[in-house]
Amino acid sequence: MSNKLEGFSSSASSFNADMDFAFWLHVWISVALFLSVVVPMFYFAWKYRADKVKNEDVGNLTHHTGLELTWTIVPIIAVMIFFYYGNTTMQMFRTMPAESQSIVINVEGSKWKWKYEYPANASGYVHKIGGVFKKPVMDENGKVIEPGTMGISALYVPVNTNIILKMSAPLDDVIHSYYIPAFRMKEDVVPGRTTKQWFNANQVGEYDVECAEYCGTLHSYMYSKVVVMEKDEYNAWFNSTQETPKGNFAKTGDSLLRDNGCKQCHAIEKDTRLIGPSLKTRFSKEQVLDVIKNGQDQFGYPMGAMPAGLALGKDAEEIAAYVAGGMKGQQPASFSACSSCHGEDGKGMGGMSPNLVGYDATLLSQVFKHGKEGTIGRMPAYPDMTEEDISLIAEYLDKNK
Ligand code: HEC
Ligand code: HEC
Ligand SMILES: [Cu+2]
Repeated sequence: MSNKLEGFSSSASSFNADMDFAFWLHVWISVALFLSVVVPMFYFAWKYRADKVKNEDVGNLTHHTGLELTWTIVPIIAVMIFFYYGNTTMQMFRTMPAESQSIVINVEGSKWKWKYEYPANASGYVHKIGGVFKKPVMDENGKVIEPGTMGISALYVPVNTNIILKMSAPLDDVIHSYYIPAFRMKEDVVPGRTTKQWFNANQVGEYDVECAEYCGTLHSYMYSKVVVMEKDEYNAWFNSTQETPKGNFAKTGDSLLRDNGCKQCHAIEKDTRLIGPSLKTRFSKEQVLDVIKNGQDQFGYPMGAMPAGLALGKDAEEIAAYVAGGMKGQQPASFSACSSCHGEDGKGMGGMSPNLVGYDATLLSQVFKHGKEGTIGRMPAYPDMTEEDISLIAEYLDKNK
């Protein structure tokens, strides 16, 4: 990735010529207006500087019809030109082509990733792509050791085709803005609303997409790409079940955690805290103590709610240390207060209650379905997670303990 936005100085979409013309027209008229005020100002300041003018030399001009007409008519014309070109370019952006003659793609922007959902193809398959941008890893001198990747966060479109983007953000998210500098196109993406923007790309290539509305700590990594392809190439991919035109991205526990943005809140490899708890270990002692003290009722396990106050004082401390330590070593006798529901081994008795030792698929699907509000913060729900993805993640987290 270069520092320059890809395609910025190209004419990659049908908007570019008009948009650039309107832009430069505004710039040059503004420059002319600026000079018409500032140049005479300096000239007169110099010409009538104090040591050259005696008070009695100053004439008293009450009005000058020619000048007054000029400074009224010229700005009116300038403003009318601004309005004309501003309005026609805006109309161009805001007049959507007919949906029947376009490809309509749903775009979702959320903290901090872009996702794309295509219409069903000939065999009924729906392409869903997108995910988070992976940060480049840099050493302390700012040298890139491992380049970042776009993951699979790219919007694939055919050349010379009207594309309509229907964009939204989840209700509990914030405002983003979908910006393709190379296409001169930008539109807000607002929770609970559908905004539309269209474009017609006329040059095959790859172009940067950015979020142009400050949306939180990782806003600057809310990147994606538009990949403009030849029509045949696009259609061949679209009618296939290949994840992307560049092939399938083998899903792994690790890539799922990356593409779903888990890694933005959870440390996985090392036991450090980001926004959420590290998924290297199951619980901290404080978390277990909190649940023992206050009980918990969020997940809807067959056992129902966990009542508060099942252990007190020293017993609670002892249990919490044991559970947080991964239930290794000698089991304290007081754990009998827990084993009736969580099992002797703490593994939840086959899904009746949460596994306290590891992240199994049952636990993850409860967490994805309901999210979790705890002492640490709020874990968002992921209602669309598939069973296959859940078991890959569970396996990965279990192996990684
Ligand atoms: C009556 C059955 C029952 C007993 C006894 C019980 N638990 Fe629970 N526990 C549950 C259930 C059910 C949940 C899930 C609650 C929910 O839906 O949020 C739970 C949740 C938890 C959680 C939070 C799990 C998570 O993923 O957030 C911890 C920690 C926990 N129990 C520890 C204990 C400890 C320690 C004891 C012994 C002092 C204990 N439990 C005794 C039924 C029980
Ligand atoms: C916006 C930040 C955020 C994102 C994104 C996020 N989490 Fe969490 N997660 C949290 C927080 C905060 C908690 C702790 C809630 C608590 O117990 O206080 C948590 C808790 C959890 C837990 C423990 C639940 C329990 O039973 O104690 C698991 C497992 C988990 N997250 C997995 C994931 C996975 C997998 C993803 C990606 C699919 C993910 N999280 C995405 C913030 C996040
Ligand atoms: Cu954003």
